[in-house]
Amino acid sequence: MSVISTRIQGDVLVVTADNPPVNALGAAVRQGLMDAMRQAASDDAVKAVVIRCDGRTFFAGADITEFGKPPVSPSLPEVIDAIENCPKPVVAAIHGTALGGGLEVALGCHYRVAVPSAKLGLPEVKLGILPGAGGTQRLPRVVGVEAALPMIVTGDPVPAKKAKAMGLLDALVEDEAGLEDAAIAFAQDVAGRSEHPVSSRRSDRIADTPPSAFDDFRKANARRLKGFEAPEACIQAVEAAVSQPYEEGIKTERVLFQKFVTGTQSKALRHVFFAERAAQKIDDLPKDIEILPIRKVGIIGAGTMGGGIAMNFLSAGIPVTMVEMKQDALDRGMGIIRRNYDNTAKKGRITQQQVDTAMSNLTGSLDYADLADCDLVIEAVFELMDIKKQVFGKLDSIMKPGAILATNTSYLNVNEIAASTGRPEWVIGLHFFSPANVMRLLEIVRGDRTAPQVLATAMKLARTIGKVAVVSGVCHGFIGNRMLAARQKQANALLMEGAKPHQIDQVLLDFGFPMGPFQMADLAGLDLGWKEEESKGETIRDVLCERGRRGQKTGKGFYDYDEKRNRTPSDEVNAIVAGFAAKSGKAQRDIGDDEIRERLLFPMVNEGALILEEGIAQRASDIDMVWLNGYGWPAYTGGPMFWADIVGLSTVVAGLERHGDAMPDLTISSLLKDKAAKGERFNG
Ligand code: 3H9
Repeated sequence: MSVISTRIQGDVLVVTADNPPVNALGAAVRQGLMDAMRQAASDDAVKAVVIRCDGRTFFAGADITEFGKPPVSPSLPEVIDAIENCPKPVVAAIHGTALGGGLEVALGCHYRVAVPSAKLGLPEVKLGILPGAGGTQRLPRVVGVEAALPMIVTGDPVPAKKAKAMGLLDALVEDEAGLEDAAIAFAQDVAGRSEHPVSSRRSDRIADTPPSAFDDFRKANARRLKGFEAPEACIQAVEAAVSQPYEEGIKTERVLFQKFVTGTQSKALRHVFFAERAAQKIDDLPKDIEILPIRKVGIIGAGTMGGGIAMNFLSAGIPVTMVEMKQDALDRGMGIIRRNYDNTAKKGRITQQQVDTAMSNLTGSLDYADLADCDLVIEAVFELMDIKKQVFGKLDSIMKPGAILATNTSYLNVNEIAASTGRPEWVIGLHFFSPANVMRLLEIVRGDRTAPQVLATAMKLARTIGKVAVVSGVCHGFIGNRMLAARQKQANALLMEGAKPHQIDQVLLDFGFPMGPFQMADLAGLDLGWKEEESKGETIRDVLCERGRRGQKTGKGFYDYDEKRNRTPSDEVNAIVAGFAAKSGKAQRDIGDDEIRERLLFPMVNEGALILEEGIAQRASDIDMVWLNGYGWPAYTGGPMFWADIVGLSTVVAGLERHGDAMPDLTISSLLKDKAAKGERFNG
């Protein structure tokens, strides 16, 4: 069957695309649209045209899988020009999402109608590119610069109602089932008009754009866009829409698009797009596996973690029972949840009604027995194996058969925890990241005996609560913290060898991380897990804590802080570290940024390779997902494994060997060595 079909209803040519799953504008779709436009122009019986899509969505954009391949004619800009130049009015009938090239097609149409649930956007920037089929020139002409800039530069879509208010839509069709008929009626209605709006020829909406609009926007969004190259190109393209005639502006857009589509950041961000989808797939699970219903969730522990976890389910409309040992701890935990919701409502991100609904779904209890009817229980108690075992023993005796028992442990052996129950098949690790209601990552730890439907249910649930889930096997620290430990070890070693905390942090900031390890330690508190009465002054941390340098909260840690929490390097810390180095017989030296970067990041890649080699992660791109969504690895480098591919695996191996003396107990992964020798990559 053809991906584009046409039929004539009355005097309207209805052009329908059917290219599952998302009606991407691949070569066959483009050709079909071109043919349909020819048909519309040449058939005198046709007075107007409707372009619509079957399936779950209007065109979701250009076919990303075609990027990097030789272009196939007709190009999308040619198709859209043909739509715009059609002598009969063309109406786009939009449902689902009109994204990227899909919205550009709609902008080429003379009119746009949509159902209220539709979303419209130009998300190209998230793929490291800019709209390349006229979007940067037509959208501002239709909605004005003020509305167009955020859409193009952040890539966030707008809901249909807002799109209607900004002039992007001509009509909303309330009856979703009636979209096609309504669009045909709309087309018949406008067919008789003598003139139709043509996006590229409009100038009214951009006529008096203040010249400062662009720099103001740059300034307001500088932090959010730091490190990414495409947003600035998007701004320049929209600037061209205002400062140049359409024909020139479109040339500017095309030059920028060609430059960016072949750039490294775009490759990396496309990798991220597909990696996020790949992570959802578990290779050895049957496709038709049973997904268990999760109607009620139990959480043990009402601390920061337990509360954050609870909010995920409450926000998704799933009732939660939260159990604590003492009433005051429970009250505190429930109070924090309410405050978090209230603050979100104050910022206008949710309604008071949503707050009330979420809170009405939350029950507090001091009794494990109240968890008996939960379909899933997650423990977020103290990170000690004995305590976890006790909790799981109790849960085993209370929970109904068929309930999933999950641990939020960040390091501990999930198999050992599972073995403390009589139902290890029902035990799984759900490792949330703090703040658990905000961070997108969820490591799903598959124990040796975890049942396939338990795993599949956890994956589905992750999607329901908006997490990016990555499956990990059992090992100390799983994927994320195990690689973090490899980095931390080097950060500590570099410190002893003479690198300063601010220098080490700065190398990571320059790389694109939001924070370095010593800033992070100061933020978390150096006394986390440290006990004054047991301190023997044997480690740098001991001494820092003993001297009251416990992090930001005490005004000093690895750094000194002013009252606004601005940090400055500390001579006292440097002297303490130098003292430890001298005691261990290590001469301190000046260490260059390149060495620091290599010593911090190459061992992480190596640890990732070991994780792959041991089958802890399913695929290299899953490791990238962990670091991008849980640890602030900059998205525009694609994640540690993709970044290693770009740097070159032989360069990574050579670097590890070069620094071998400083990292005596690091074993280079044989997978990494093998791939480097063969000139292979981790990702494809
Ligand atoms: C562009 O348009 C450039 C132009 O300006 C200029 C050109 C000259 N292409 O996300 P899902 C696949 S750039 C190819 O799980 P959902 C996806 O990989 C494009 N494939 O579904 C997945 O495959 P699989 C601008 C695509 O319902 C399957 O479809 N547009 C594309 O959760 C289902 O996807 C965008 O950036 C594509 N464009 O979400 C929009 N899109 O099943 C990108 C999806 O094998 N797409 N696939 O894993 C999306 O944001 C979401 O897919 C969407 C549906 C919201 C549409």
